[in-house]
Amino acid sequence: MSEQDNILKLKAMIEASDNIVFFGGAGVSTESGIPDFRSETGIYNTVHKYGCSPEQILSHSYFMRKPEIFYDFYKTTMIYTDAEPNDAHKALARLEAMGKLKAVVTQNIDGLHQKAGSKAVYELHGTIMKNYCMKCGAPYDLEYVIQSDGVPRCEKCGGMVKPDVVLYEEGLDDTTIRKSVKAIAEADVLIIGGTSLNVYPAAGFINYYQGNKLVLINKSETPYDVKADLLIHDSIGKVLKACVPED
Ligand code: CNA
Repeated sequence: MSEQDNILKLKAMIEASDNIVFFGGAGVSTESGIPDFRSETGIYNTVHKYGCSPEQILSHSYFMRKPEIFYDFYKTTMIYTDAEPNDAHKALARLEAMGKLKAVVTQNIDGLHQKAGSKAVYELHGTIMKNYCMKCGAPYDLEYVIQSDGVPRCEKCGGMVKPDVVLYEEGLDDTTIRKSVKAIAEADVLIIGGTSLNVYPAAGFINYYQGNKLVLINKSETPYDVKADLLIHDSIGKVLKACVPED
């Protein structure tokens, strides 16, 4: 199918539905200037100075063992305070405001969907916006983490402050899982985009979809390409902007 046919088909699916769910990942935010993990320009290919993989550094055991290196990596490669929502985030927020999109289920931790105006956002891997003291539970915002020299410490009890992001080796939040699975299972149209579908258990949640309008928009191939009813290998910002008119 031509690029134009794909856009027309997706447009028709969106027009006909008021129960769309979006499932996305790091590729949704690359057009905002935040690198993903697995693209050629992604963090896995560009960060070598730490002598171990980003997956190792972003694990719970590494965080506990070497918090100084964890925070050096985390602050320089995972936090982008100047990033703004791009055409993909904005189109999804418009779809929700139109009453068509029921939820955004995201693996991203950057908070850009909310910044674009989306309300029903299920953050499977948590968010950089929230942080808490591991000892007394006191909450801290992103600014506190950025401003701290090295490892942020609780000003009340001196405990180590941890980002509310799900590190490798950690489990996902039960409530977020339940809401995400319910939204996907009940969806009429499931749009998946900007994710390599390599990170589990998150990627497996799309198997709860029961409909026959599974749309996959991703620049590179994924293990789920064969399951897509509509497969678009292109920029997610460009495709969603073309399918969701601004007014
Ligand atoms: P990934 O494994 O890096 O895959 C990203 C996918 O997106 C790749 O297949 C790319 O081809 C594709 N892609 C990149 N840019 C675009 C684009 N503009 N349009 C369409 N497709 C594009 O990332 P996943 O999300 O699949 O992996 C899950 C990890 C990445 C989660 O744990 C995230 O927390 C983590 N992550 C999040 C962010 C963020 O919050 N912005 C950034 C980097 C990593």
